[in-house]
Amino acid sequence: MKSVNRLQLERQGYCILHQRITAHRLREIQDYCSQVLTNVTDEHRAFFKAQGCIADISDYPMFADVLSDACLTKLFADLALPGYVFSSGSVISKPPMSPALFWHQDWWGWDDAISYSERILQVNLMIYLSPTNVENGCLRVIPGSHRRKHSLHGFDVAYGASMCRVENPEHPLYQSWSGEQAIEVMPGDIVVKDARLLHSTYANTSDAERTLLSLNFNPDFANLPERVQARITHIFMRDRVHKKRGGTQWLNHRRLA
Ligand SMILES: O=C(O)CCC(=O)C(=O)O
Repeated sequence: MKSVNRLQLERQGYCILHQRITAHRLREIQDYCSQVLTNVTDEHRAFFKAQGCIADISDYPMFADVLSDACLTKLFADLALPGYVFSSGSVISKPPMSPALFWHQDWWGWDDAISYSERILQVNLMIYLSPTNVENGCLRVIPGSHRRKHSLHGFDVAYGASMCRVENPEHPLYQSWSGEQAIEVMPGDIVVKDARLLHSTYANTSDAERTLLSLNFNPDFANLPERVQARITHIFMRDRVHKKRGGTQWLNHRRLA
C-alpha cells in the first residue's frame, strides 16, 4: 500500500516530511552550508538576486556524508522510489529584504513522452535550515501543476539572466497567482517535490537570511530512457551544455486539462 506521503507526491506534486533528520546531522548540514555561504561572491549574489544565492555543492565533497545519510534512504523507502541516483545539489539562501523568485519548474525533459506520464522522474529534496513563512520568502507551489495545465504554463520559459537578476520586478512571473499555496516549514523539515511542479518564492521582507539545502535525485534511473539518462549524467558531471539543448519548454497540448 502506498504511504500518505507518496500519494500526496503523486497527486499534488509535493509532500512535506517533518523532522526526519537527527539533530546532529542537521547541525552538520547547517555548518556545511555556512561554509559554502562564506565563499559566495557579490557577483554571484547580484546575478542570482531572485534566488538569493544558489551555490553548487559539487565543490564541497563533505556533502557526501549527507547524501548517504540513513534518513534519506528511509525517505525514499517511504516514498517507494527505489533505484535513485543523485544528480545535483545547491545551497540556496535568501538574504533579508530580497525579492521574490520567479515561477518555474525544474524539469528539462519535455521532449520525451515519459515527461507527460505518471512516472516520477526527478524529485527535489529541500532540507530547510531556517523556519520559513510568507514574510521571510517561503516556497510557494501550484499543487497538481506537475501534471495539469495552469495559466503560468502559457509563459515562455524564463530562466535567463534577466529573470535571475530581477531586471523587471513587475513581471507576472514574480507575482502571486491563483491556486498558489505557501509552504511554511521548520528547520529539519524536508519538502519533496516532483521536478515538474510549478514553484517560486515570496519576497523575503524580514531582517533575517533564510537557507536550505536543495538536492536533486532521479528515481529508477536504470529504467529511464537513454537520452534522459545521458542528460542526468551530463548534469552530474557539471557539463553545462545540457542547458543549451531543447526540452526545457512544456508542450501545452500534451498536458492534462
Ligand atoms: O528558496 C526556496 O525556498 C526554494 C528555491 C527554489 O525552489 C529554486 O531555486 O528553484
